[in-house]
Amino acid sequence: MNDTKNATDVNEIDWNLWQADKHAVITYIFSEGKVLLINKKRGLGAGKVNAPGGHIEPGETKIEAAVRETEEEVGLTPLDAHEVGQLQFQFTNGLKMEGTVFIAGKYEGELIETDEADPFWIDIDDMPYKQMWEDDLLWLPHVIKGKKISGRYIFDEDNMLSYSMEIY
Ligand code: 8DG
Repeated sequence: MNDTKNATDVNEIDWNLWQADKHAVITYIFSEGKVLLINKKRGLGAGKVNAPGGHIEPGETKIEAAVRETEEEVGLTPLDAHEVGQLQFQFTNGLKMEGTVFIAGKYEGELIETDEADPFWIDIDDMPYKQMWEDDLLWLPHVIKGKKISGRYIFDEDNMLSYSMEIY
């Protein structure tokens, strides 16, 4: 279907033709059994718990964006960030967003709260999925176990209507 915003089921969309109009990154830093999360203060997903992230700027690579957004939002520089997943989000309001997931195990800097994010470390066994985007529960546990993921999700605002996903 060309008008993908009317889709309520992932199977209604030809994902090979689908093109995102926004590209974002999300970076999870893991250290000593904990993961760095944020209470997101503004932008898409404000009020939710997420990991540092945001949009890729023109001329920037994905990894550059992942490092910059983490530095800007929480003051830490991930040192060994690498890509572990690709998420495609079709929102019923028309937004088409692609999110690339990075993980890192090494970082430097001092953790700070900013206008965008209130960061906190939490045990990886205590992920607050109820406060996170609905799809995170589907793929983040696999990422935590060292897998890579690829997923497509249809959202009506905060509500996930449909998804398909591969884990490898
Ligand atoms: P910027 O102006 O700083 O570039 O933008 P921002 O304010 O930081 O960007 P944003 O619109 O708030 O970006 C949304 C962030 O949320 C981006 O990092 C991608 C991420 N995100 C979604 N949906 C989902 C989701 O379902 N799960 C997870 N974990 N993250 C998501 O947009």
